[in-house]
Amino acid sequence: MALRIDIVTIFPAMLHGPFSESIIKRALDRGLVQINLVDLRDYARGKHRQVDDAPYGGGRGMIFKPEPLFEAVEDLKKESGAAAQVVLLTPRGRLFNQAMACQMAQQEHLILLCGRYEGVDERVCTQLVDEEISIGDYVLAGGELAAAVVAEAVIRLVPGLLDEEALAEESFAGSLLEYPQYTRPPVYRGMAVPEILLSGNHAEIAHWRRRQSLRRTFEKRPDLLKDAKLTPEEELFLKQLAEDQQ
Ligand code: 6GU
Repeated sequence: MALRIDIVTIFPAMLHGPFSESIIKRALDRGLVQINLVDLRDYARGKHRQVDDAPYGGGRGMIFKPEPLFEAVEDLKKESGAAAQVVLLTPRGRLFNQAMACQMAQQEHLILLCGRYEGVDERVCTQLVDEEISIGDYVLAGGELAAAVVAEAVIRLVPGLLDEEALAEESFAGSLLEYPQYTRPPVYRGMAVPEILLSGNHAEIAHWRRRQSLRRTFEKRPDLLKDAKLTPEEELFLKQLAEDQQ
């Protein structure tokens, strides 16, 4: 069954671009996912269709009111009839990662709520939302671009879209950074492609690539190494890298 992703926002037009190109478009065209951009204002009441209000207790900015968000989510859940995972995109959420993308790709129905302004009424966070997610330690004006990031990470994992072997390889490489890649020409402005890649020796190439991944991860993202599944030989290689540094 196709994955349904509803994105609730006051700026649906911000998300037209990312979903009309490339891999997401392919997934949509092939019926593997269904993306529904929901205008929060459609669920706002009154002449002014107000979605936000001043914070109780005073302070700067405006807060999303609870009623439109509750009613939107209830409506969307009723529409799909499937168990939905409700996610609020907010800089105070849990840091998004590949494991979370994999978990979300298994769902039937995702509802992504884009926060804006100074925040969202806390009753939404505690009673309506299953999980608060942030895409990094910086502040965006709203959750829309974060929702696009999460949606793309999830959609490319939906079964039937990408080459299964490529995904399996990605998963095997685990948390390590990518090894360097080259294509023709073999020498460009005096810069040569590493000899081993032209050797045709697939076992040696695989070994070289794995070591390049380990070296890069050690240098740029040593924090990722704690989650890596390594052979004793690879552990030794890392130990040597650490010793060479001293
Ligand atoms: Cl999900 N929202 C906003 N407003 N800023 C962010 C974010 C989300 N993730 C990182 N920064």
